[in-house]
Amino acid sequence: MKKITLPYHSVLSRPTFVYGVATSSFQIEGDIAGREPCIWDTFCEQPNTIKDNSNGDTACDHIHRWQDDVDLICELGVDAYRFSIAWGRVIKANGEINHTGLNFYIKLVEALAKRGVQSHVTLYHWDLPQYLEDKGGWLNRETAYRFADYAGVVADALGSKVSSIATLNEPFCSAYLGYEAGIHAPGPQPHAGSRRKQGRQAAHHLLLAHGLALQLLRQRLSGQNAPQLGVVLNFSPCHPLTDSTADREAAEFAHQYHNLWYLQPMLTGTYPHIHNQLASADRPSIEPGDMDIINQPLDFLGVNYYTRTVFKANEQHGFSDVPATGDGLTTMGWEVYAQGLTEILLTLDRQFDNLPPIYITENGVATDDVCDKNEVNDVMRVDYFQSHLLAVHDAIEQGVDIRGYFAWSLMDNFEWAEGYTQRFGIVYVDYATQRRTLKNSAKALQQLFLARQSQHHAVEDIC
Ligand code: GCO
Repeated sequence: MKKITLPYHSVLSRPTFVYGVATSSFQIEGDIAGREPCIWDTFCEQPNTIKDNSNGDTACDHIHRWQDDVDLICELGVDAYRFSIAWGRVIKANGEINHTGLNFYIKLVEALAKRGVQSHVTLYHWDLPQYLEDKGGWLNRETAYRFADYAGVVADALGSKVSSIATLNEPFCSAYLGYEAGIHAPGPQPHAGSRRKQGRQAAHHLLLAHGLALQLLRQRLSGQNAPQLGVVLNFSPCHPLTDSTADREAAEFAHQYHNLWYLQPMLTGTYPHIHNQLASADRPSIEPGDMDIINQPLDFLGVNYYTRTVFKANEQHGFSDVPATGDGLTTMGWEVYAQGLTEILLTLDRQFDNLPPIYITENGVATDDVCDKNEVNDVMRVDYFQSHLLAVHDAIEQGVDIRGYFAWSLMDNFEWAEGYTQRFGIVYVDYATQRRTLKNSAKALQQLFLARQSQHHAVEDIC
């Protein structure tokens, strides 16, 4: 079996560097009876939205199997588990707290803590309650205020028990894929302006939600047991297809539009300057004071990285992405491009002098896994983790402050518009039986994590 090895004396080998695995609520939980319906339940019911016509009704049945899943997490030897809370499991349509739902997360966090595993919580991983969508969802400014209320409830219940709280996961996907590209929930809305306008407006309200929630979390959670407060964003280096000026401009536009649109307002209180190049009908409505609310100090930035993106000029939209070709693509059709992780980390580090410490909060690959006699030999995934961990090491060597790495994902799960056709897990899930099987990548990571722990203990014993 292939191993993952780290450079000797690398920061990545130190016990202070946090290793974990990640999941999200809608992708694994199931049990829709225990929560309010969300926009993804509705989206899955519409024809031609999900590749295999599936939904999140059962997913990995994690709500019923969470104790076994905690055992699995602990068995891997991780320091931390990153998961998200389903808003509609915690706040009912009438605004009351759903205590059964909230208790689920409290029990989960306590069970992890008992076994020495940190909890890293994300408040919003795309599953907006349908009752808020019915009032306009992220196109309605009010949703940002409801998000802050929800954040307050989680802060009171879990704030002192978790290591970090991220407001949003990848608002790019909620805004751009949801409203502009239309391949994620809820899809573009009739009578709400151009797709670009909808995407930009949703993005603005998500940013506002982030700022309002962060202000409130900061007020409520201070002192010794306060968790680190931040956000999780996705990044992909944007490369031009050719060296032509038009393609280079397209790639730069895409970089600002996809990578900087969220981080820059958070860190500086301003949108990237392509904001001014948008037609005025496509720009978001911004109220006085919004940019100051969005511009809150962050304790950490979560970086999700999968691949790079190549762009070419497109007269209508300014830019369009060019699908990857060639050998060695993942089953998502994505190129394996580890140096892109180092590149984007350096780009951000050089651009923002107030960039907070970074956690790689998602990194992983979908492959064609076959479970044969309890073995899944996912060599491509082992190689992927190996090359991307080295890319993190390179970024650290070049001065970027990176504190941890979370593999996406703990287990195979509902991959949004791809349904269950894509397997990102390090643990294989047989959906018919819900049986979990450690893939060889899980075993390779486990060896790495456990060796690091025993080394640490050996040093402690000597001291
Ligand atoms: C994300 C997504 C995950 C996906 C993963 C693979 O945050 O990007 O949250 O939910 O499963 O990115 O596409």
